Amino acid sequence: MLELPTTLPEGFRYFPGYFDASDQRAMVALLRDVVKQAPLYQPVMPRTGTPFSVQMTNCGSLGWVSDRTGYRYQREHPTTGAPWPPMPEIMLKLWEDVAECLAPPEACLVNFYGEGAKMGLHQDRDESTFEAPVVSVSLGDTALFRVGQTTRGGKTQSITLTSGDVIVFGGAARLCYHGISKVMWGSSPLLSAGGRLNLTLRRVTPF
Ligand code: MD3
Ligand code: FE
Repeated sequence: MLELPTTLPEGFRYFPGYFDASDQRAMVALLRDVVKQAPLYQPVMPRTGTPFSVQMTNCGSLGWVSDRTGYRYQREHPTTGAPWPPMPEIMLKLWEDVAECLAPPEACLVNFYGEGAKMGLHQDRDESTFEAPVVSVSLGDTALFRVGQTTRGGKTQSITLTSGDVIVFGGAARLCYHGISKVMWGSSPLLSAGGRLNLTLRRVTPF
């Protein structure tokens, strides 16, 4: 594990290249199966209905959704009404390895970045507990990840996330502002049609 000079709160961990090329291909195959059962859809912002540029789906017992009425976790896919597919074993194993959390993850949000997609600075605070970390896996095209402090307008730094990288936000870093400022389209051969997938493993309810 590499220690970067960082101005971030305690609880941030970076594991560059955690998954090798063969693991990454296996994960893409598992995710192709997930999206067959729970298709990617385009969420919209609460109230305004402005579409996200990122497409989403989930696996696990709960999934994060956004629509005109708000952000929440729910048991069903918003368009098919079906339960989310189970979380693949490799993701549960990753959590056990890096999360330092006694309880298993309940949700895995899958974000797909097509050409031009990005995600503005935000906090993840729709969970009923912030005791557990959020564990993120990057697959496919390289992205510029921006992370700040726990208050808006704090000092930010950029980290280049490449395919196979894992980052963990626990402790005081759990409520840091963060976003994806850009994706270098075509930088990775992993996804045949291009783009970037990000998986975030989350605990939603207290344990
Ligand atoms: C820091 N996803 O799904 S992953 C998200 O790459 C999200 O798709 C981005 O932000 C992506 O909410 C960034 C890194 C990440 C994820 C969750 C965090 C960083 C985090 C939660 C708290 C603090
Ligand atoms: Fe987030």
